[in-house]
Amino acid sequence: MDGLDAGIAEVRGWLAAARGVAVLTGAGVSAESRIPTFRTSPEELDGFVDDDEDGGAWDSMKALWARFDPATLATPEAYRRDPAMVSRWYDWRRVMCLRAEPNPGHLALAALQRAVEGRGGRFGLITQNVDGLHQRAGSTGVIELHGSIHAWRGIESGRAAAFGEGPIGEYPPTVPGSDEIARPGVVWFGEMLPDAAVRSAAAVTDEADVFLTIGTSAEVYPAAGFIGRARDAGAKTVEVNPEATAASREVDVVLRGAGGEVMPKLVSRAV
Ligand code: BJW
Repeated sequence: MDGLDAGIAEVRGWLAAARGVAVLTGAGVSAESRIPTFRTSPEELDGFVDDDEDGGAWDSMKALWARFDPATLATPEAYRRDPAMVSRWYDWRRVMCLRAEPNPGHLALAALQRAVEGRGGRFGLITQNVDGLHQRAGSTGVIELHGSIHAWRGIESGRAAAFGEGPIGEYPPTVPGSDEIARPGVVWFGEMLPDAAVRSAAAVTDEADVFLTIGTSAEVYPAAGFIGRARDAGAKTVEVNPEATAASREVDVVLRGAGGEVMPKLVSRAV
């Protein structure tokens, strides 16, 4: 048995005995669904984004991801400065998320929820992702700390703006039936996280006997703070990630591998 298998066996034992399980996910969970993370390098982008789609018309969006630190696009200031460019970038990502499929990591988390809740335990899935793939994999009650790329709203009124499955095509888009500019319903740097989501995340963290952090660099707060909060409350903490992160040294067990490979092993015939 190698180190990874031994770690998986140990964590399976914890999950089987746990009454409360909480999970924090980040962009890495969706990497195997071909959605780039915030750290995917320009050279790697070709493996993620299909060049042929949209007849290459959206190549400029890919170039944008390659040239800029995406964090500089994920701010209210960037939207105010250039709403046409930033909304186009978000719409490109929105359509990419709609076309993506949940991967074995997402599916394993939905199975883990069914197993834990099926035996009367408590399960909470806290995600920083805005792509909606956990819900499409069958997870319920997902706590979206950073909002959703599918829920656009008016920048003044907050009125919901629903768009179809193809590109919106008008940038910046307006709330249908009005001339108010719409923005994606995500949380940008410097913005407050939704109150209810933060409260729910704190509650499931405090009730957890086992806390898994999967596919996040653990560098963005307050989300990353839930890992330390879980440990301080006495939970066993586990990281699933192919790379070392800011959390690696503070968790009890590190499972060094991709979410889509490790999670199915952790959950199969689990728990
Ligand atoms: C795999 C894999 C595979 C690859 N399998 N893994 C405390 C200290 C310092 C600063 C702050 C603090 N508290 C707040 C701040 C400020 C700021 C912050 O955190 N800054 C840091 C950069 C230092 N936080 C905020 O501004 C937050 N708001 C806030 O705190 O409000 C109160 C306040 C207001 C005003 C002033 C001060 C306080 C808001 C944060 C919003 C983050 N928004 C974004 C964009 C969302 C919209 C969009 O999608 O465009 O959220 S930024 C981006 O980062 C996105 C992500 O959800 C988030 C986290 O990234 P994540 O998920 O970890 O992804 P990556 O790419 O970083 O990592 C991927 C990982 O996957 C890697 O580790 C890979 O190895 C791994 N991986 N393949 C498993 N197959």
